[in-house]
Amino acid sequence: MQTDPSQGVADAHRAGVSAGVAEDVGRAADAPASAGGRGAFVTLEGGEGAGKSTHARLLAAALRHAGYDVVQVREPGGTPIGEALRSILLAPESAALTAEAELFLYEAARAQIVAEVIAPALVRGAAVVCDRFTDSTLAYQGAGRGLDPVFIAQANELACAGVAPDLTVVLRPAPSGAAAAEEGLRRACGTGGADRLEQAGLAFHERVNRAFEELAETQDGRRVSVVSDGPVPATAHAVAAAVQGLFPQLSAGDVDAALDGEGHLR
Ligand code: ATM
Repeated sequence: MQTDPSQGVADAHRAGVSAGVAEDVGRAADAPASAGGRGAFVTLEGGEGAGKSTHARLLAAALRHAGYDVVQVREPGGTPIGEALRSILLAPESAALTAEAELFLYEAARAQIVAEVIAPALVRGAAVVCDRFTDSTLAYQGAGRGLDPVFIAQANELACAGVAPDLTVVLRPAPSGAAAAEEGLRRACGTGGADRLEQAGLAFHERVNRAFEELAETQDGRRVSVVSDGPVPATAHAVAAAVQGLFPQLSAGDVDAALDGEGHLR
């Protein structure tokens, strides 16, 4: 199943995951979250050190301040089974994990969080903000590990059972390329020991970053690219502007309310 990592992950994604949105949780991508009483599903994606986790938390806080019912989750994880799988996936002791086994563990964690958390939240009308989702599998297991992106798109589709993000914010470091991969890894590892994925090497993370760039450039109406190279508040406002069409009640004041005086999550 290993393929040329340069094979287009974006093409595979268009062929696969974009297929279906289950009737009970689906909504038009450009319809505001309040329309029809259905929720909205936003994912944040990007390579190491792009600031996804910070901006997922800030966006969730701003949306809560704006009055939305918000469920904030991360992948892999977000359920007891998903967190157990996350421990296996990230532990340096899991060095023997094959690329195929790794893919299925990510998809297993995803199937669990979709069924247990994301689909019920969307049915109830909540805003779901997820730190990483299907695009990470295309970038890491597709471009990074060299697994077949068409198969990954199909596995993503199976795990998601018809649930698909309404909008994906791809956070992109500037400059791109090797310098970004190196700087991102330095930042990601700076807060503790490197996990198994962070230990995968610079060339791996360059392929991952390139895949995110390619995905961000697909004109499928779902992904929005936000450059994340300046102060946190500037990026937080850019992320809020990117999702504003889905959340009409969200204002710049809600973003400011989520930030403390030093530009961190209050
Ligand atoms: P965070 O550190 O962003 O929480 O993500 C956990 C790791 O899982 C991250 N790698 N590192 N370093 C990206 C990786 N990952 C995949 O490889 N495939 C996936 O499908 C997902 C959701 C995450």
